[in-house]
Amino acid sequence: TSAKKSQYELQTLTGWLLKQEQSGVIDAELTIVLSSISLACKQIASLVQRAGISNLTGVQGATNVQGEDQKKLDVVSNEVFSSCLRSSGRTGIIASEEEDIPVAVEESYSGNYVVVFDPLDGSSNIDAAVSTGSIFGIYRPTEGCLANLDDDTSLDQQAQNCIMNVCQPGSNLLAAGYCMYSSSVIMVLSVGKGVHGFTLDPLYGEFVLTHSDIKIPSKGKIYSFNEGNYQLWDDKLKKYMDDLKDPGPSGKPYSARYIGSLVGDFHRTMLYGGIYGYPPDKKSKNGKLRLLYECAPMSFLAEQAGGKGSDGYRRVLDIHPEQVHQRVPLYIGSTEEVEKVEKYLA
Ligand code: P6P
Repeated sequence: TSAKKSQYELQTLTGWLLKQEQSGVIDAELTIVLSSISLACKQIASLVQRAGISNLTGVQGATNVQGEDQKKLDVVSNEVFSSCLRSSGRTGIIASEEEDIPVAVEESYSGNYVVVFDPLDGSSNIDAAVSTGSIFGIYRPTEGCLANLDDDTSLDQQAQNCIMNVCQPGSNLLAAGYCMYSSSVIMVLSVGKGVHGFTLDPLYGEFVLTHSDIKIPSKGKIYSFNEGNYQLWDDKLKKYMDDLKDPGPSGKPYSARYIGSLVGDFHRTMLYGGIYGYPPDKKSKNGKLRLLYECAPMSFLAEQAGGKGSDGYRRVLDIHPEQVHQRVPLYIGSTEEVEKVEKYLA
């Protein structure tokens, strides 16, 4: 029997990244970008866990481009994520849910990766200490994307144009992940070779490999939707939701689980199976979640783990973004569960 590994034998995220680089799965620049994201998430984890102590709960008193009240921690987490990425020297453009437009990174040394992120998703949960998370996607820079900076177009306008060309989730999304701030702090990421989970060991501040090669069960009995919007949904979706509640021959209907935090609801779906959905409704024709830094990274992970991410009719990863903050409906999780809702919506 393999002796249980001592806590110091577990593979760290740093060691895992170096292995991926040495085996040619990722290059040195992407390794540095992912390390800088790991640092940002550790810093955000400590901020989140001490929010009530360091007076970081509550609202900032401003609204973001989404028109949402910014929490103090939204702003701080965005600054942490941006500064870690800038100081990596390997990112060319960063786009954040908390920034109106994408930002060209002057300090770019090499690599020029394009990183999109939601620094603290589900931040409305912070004051109640319910799980939150950071979500990120890393796109391959297209050659010369920022090189030919013609001087009559502003750098940020060039960055915006670049984002629209570069951020093709189906072909250019190289890596994606999230860090969940919950009873454990867990970094889940993929560089295109499966999905792996790393738990932060607070004893020495390193992420250690705890979930190797995560696979979403092909079906599951948990659905995760905000049913408060039921009356605003399309009739086909209502029928789908009604049928989930039918106990059927087994006498056991599906279970409802919804915490109002995509990262927490999705992480449970990744491990237990089932489906998370944020459908369109009469208030929001394209649902609420943003394509670039929520739906695409999560769909990349879902597919890498053998699951699916759909807007109800097509792969999320096949959607070509038109706007940085573009919203799309999302149905994501076990393959059979996503295909089931697609059948109802057809
Ligand atoms: P609602 C958080 O604001 C978020 O973007 C996701 O993390 C979460 O799943 C969803 O919105 C919650 O939205 O409308 O159900 O409160």
